[in-house]
Amino acid sequence: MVIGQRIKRKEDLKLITGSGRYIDDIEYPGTVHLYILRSPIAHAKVKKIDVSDALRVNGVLGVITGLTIKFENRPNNFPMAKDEVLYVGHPIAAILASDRYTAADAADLIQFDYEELPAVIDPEDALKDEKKAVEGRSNLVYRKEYKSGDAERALSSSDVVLEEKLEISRVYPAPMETRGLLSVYQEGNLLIYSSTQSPHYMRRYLLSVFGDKVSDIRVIQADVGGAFGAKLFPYAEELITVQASIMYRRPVKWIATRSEDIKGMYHGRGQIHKVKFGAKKDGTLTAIVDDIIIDLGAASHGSYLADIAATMIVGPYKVRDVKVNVYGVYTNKTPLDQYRGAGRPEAAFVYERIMDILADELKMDPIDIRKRNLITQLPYVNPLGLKYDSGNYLKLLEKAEKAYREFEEKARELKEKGRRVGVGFSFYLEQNNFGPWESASVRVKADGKVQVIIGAAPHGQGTATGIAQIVADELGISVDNVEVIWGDTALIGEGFGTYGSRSLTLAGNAAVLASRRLKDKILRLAAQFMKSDVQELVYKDGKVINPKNGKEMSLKEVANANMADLGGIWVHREEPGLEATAYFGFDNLTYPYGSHVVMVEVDEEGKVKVLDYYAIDDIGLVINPMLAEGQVIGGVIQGFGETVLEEIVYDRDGNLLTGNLSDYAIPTAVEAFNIKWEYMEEGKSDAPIPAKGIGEGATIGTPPALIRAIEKAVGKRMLKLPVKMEDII
Ligand code: MCN
Repeated sequence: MVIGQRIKRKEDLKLITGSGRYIDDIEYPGTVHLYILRSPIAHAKVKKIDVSDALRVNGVLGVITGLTIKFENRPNNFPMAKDEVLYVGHPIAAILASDRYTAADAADLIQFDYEELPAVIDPEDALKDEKKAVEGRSNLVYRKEYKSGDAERALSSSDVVLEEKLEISRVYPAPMETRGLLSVYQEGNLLIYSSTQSPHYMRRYLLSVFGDKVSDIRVIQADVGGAFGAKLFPYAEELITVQASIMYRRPVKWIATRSEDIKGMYHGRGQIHKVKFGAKKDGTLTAIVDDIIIDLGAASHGSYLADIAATMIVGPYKVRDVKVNVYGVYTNKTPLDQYRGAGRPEAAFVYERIMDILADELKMDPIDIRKRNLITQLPYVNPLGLKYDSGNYLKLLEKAEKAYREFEEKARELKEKGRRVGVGFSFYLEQNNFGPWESASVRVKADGKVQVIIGAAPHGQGTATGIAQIVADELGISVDNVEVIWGDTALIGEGFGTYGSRSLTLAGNAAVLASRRLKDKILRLAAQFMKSDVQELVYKDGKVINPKNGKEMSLKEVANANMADLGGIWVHREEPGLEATAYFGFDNLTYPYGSHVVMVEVDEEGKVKVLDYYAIDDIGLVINPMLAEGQVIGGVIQGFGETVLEEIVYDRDGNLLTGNLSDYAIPTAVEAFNIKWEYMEEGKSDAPIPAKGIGEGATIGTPPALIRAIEKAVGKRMLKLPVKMEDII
């Protein structure tokens, strides 16, 4: 059995030996480069875009302006400003030239005349609707109410009622590789190389836009240098690049510079929660009333993130009287979309702040108040209809409590020595395996090795290794003889991709089902070659065995017998292909859970140093603890960034003040710290591989634990992410 073992990532050799091929490494003869001129102003009427000087530059092939495409949940002027610019960074013109520097220089010659309009920046101002972010439209573009029980009445009979405004700032997903696309127009077909999380999804949406202009579109995912949720949904630049390659019948490459990426990549988070909550004297949470304002920027697409936060607002706690109002507003900012965790970190920030604030008000121990409210019977349908599936929340909480008590003891000793230290704790609920399904094909090659093709599209997680472990065990072969490939729409018919911590579970289970079908097929074929009855044969450890006469055939022998006799006639009855495809999905999302404990020290400058960190998760069956741990470590460090460093800041006029990586701080090796991770395997699903996802959990559990630790070190209530140095001193 290799499931459960810490096997090294099969994907890494190529990457660490410099053989990775990211978009910018892919060269196509005759490629021209696209540069996008972007709006320097947050909101304006377009008066004139004069490209005549740019067109005269040697090496410039053409300039595209005013391209608009009707696209769900995007306002007019998508993907390019035609009559109105809506945010700093909004594409205005695309310049096509022999190289990117010529294209960028020519962009400087484009005359862009505009009439400035008032910019809507603050989401609470946007809600007042006095100034419009998109001319002629209400700023309130999304509104939803979630309700269960009678929250107002429950509040009025509570012993304590509190009200806070909690803010989660906008962040930039900051992958190491910026976005990019190479679109090759070939004889009526398109070949796309993309830094995407979902080649199949990209193919589907490109077909919906350009399907009448080309006969087919093949999308290949190049190696991807990180995505974090932000390379899933369509982007303006992708449509512009493809349009350019069709118009000019050339391979067109577009690669974002870092400062373009910060303006152009969908920002994450951006929620305000005005939350009112009540409790009894013994700490029982009685009601939550939450008004969520989500700062959608210049497109309403991201509103689903507030729905996720709303329906998860009770987290792992038993409260039943709940009311959540969601207000999605347009602002003159970069459009908003998912960032690792996508709505669940926002919810956890709220329910865990509620727990800590109540503990302080009621002078209770933070663990005791959580225990009092924790759901103990699973499955459990939460008041807003989500079905939490399996696990033992209390058992996990008690394991984390041990770490908490130890950290508290250490902190007490350090505080006695005059150091400003604090300990924080969080318990969180994750929701993952967003579907609907995923695909996998398993085939035996002539060398007897097995190839697995998945519709998921990993990009750094190591999922291919996890799936190889699953298939190796199912087929009883060495993991070295299983190769997992993905990321090409020509390899497998349909798929969804990698997002929502789903790939291992959904593609892994699809691969198990496909492997089982393949084994049946292998037995049927071997029966012919071994001149046996199929019922007499057994499949074991990569071999077909006839226990009656001791004869056996290896996978390699079956594969070769199957392909022998080139030029002969077909004498076999069984269809030859040693390949099977299967699809797998759940009829409910899965709900892993976990807990984080952290001890920090703050210095007189307001810097936060993590002294100790403990995390525990229950994701059902852990396929490869090293890969899962890697996800936790990366997620904790990202959560640290979100809690103390990262914030997208606009000024009152909508100028982006954090437009490069000197002004927008992300954690580096200098800020990183050791993390101890443990796991529990009680929350299994009923799938053949009873695993749940781990790709996002740590980004949910980290901010509430960390902000609490800082709050305890500083002795001041903290209500906003990130906590800035000036909030600490
Ligand atoms: N795993 C395991 N046992 C389980 C579940 C998972 O051993 N029970 C392992 C898998 O084999 C895989 C990893 O953990 O190596 C994550 O698997 P999974 O939880 O299925 O998540 P996905 O592969 O679907 O990854 C998506 C998730 C998301 S949604 C974001 S955002 C994110 C993340 O992964 N973006 C990342 N992690 C990232 N890591 C990197 N390096 N880069 C990103 O852009």
